[in-house]
Amino acid sequence: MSTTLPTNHKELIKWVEEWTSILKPDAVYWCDGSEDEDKKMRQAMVDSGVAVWLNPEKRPNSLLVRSDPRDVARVESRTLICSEKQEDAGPTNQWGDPKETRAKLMKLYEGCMKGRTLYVIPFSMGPVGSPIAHIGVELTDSAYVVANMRIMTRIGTKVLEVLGDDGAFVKCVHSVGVPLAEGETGPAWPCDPENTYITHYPEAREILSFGSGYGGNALLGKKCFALRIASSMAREEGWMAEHMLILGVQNKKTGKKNYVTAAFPSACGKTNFAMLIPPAEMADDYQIFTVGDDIAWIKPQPDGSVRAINPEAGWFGVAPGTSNDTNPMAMESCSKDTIFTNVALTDDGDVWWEGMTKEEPAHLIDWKGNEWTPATVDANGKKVLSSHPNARFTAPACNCPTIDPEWENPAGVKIDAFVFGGRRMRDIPLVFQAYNWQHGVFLGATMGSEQTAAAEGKVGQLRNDPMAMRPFIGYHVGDYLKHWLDMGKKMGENRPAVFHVNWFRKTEEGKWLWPGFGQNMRVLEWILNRCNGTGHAVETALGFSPVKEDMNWNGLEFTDEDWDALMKVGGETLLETVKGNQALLDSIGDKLPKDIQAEQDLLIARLS
Ligand code: SAT
Ligand code: MN
Repeated sequence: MSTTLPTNHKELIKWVEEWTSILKPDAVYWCDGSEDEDKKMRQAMVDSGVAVWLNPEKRPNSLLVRSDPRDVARVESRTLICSEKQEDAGPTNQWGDPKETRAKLMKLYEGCMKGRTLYVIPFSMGPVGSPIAHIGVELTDSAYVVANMRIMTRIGTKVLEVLGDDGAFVKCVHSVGVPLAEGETGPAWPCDPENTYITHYPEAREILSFGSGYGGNALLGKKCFALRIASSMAREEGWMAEHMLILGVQNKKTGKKNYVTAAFPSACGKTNFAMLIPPAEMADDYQIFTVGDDIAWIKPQPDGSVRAINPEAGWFGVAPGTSNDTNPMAMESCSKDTIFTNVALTDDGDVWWEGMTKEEPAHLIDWKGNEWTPATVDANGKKVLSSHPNARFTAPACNCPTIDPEWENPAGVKIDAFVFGGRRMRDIPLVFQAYNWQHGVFLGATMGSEQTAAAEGKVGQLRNDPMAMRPFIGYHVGDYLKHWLDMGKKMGENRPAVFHVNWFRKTEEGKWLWPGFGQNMRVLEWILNRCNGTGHAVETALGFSPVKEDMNWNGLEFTDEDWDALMKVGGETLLETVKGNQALLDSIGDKLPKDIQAEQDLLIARLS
């Protein structure tokens, strides 16, 4: 640990000093981002008992971490937007008075790092030095956070170099909230669930987080910065921070490459879509390249094009359900250099989770550290899961075989289409294109998913999730929709075309109508044909849709009857569903843009 500081940035140095005097750590360490430092962080986690090394022959340089069972997910009820004015947080956020919330947090922060090291993590969201990227600095007392931030973002000295002596940075403070008395080591996964807060100050571009070590609460570059604070910055500065994957589609015959971003609510297969493998019959024609699986920063360029970067550098993916069948590219991504959290440990020192293989291993150590067999049941006789349903892998994006060669291009990639999706068992066809930008914004605003058994709420009930951003819009949702409309004007003729997809439509009998997964390539092909001016469509009450002949059926048997059922528009239930949008639009209040209400009225008129 050096005593000379790695920066001359006066404001940054002063900020770190001020926080050091509040947090009172035993030591302050500025992260350089080196491999050697990473080794030390990982070893420190093992030494503290929170992590174990996995078998280096099976998973080189990989760790298994078990969290406190009370600290396994984002805590939306303790997530606050502390804008100066309450009305700026809007109806989708919980507002906190900035003065009061800060005062409450300052009390918690006072001396909370006693006995611990304060790590200073300079990080870049986006390729270091990219004109689309932005810099943050996170203060944390968690080696787990340092090791995860090193995978998920770009950290260290190279970031300080770009920041220079006076560059702007987002201020991020995080503590697990458990000080140590002299000689005490404390729990392996320290956390303070009763006092957990994740608070955002959009005007000050600041994040204060306390009490949780879980990804979305503690890796402050991710949802806190790259979506909540960034969405507010983007509104001010004329760009977009969206909860979207980015993928490239290369036509192998012509060499042409198009890029698409897509927003799906959770449990719709977003990571799988980002790493799609075309079916064998289309493999000679197309190759998919992955740029991002979660977040896109999208900026209109002076030349009129619209370009996007993935602000992250890794995947923070849900492990359960991921397998060589559902997503071989994600499996390959976490074959080495990965941090697994809350999955099970096999007898040969590897990891396992529900859905990884058809057959369950005969014996495991489960995510809570207990002996596990397929017969293990709880006190009520219910089968015990070996892994937490929100167990995660943190894997470097560069491990992904389909990573796009352009993924670190500081200029980003040129975007041709925005795709919205949802999980809708009825009414909503496989794919359609918005008539125009305004209609596309309406589609995003009213998108949503039917509840699966896994989520809270009634199964089948529609949960609206505008642009899949409901928990992540850092300001008023009405202003957010207005910003989308304004961006359409700003982007002009070159703005991406907007599409809506639904992989989840079922027959009356409950049978899936669409095979999904790799077969979604056929839908993507039609989308790109539309963008490239070669795709045919017919006008329906919902938008422009393909007829059966407009799709590529090479290698897939699909009956006319199933196609008609898959694409059907109309009927009583659709009108009812659409009318249900009104409650959502009403909940936005006075700030609902008139143009969005107009789209709702037009849709009702078309369907009536
Ligand atoms: O932890 S994240 O917010 O990145 C993922 C999630 O919980 O949705
Ligand atoms: Mn996400």
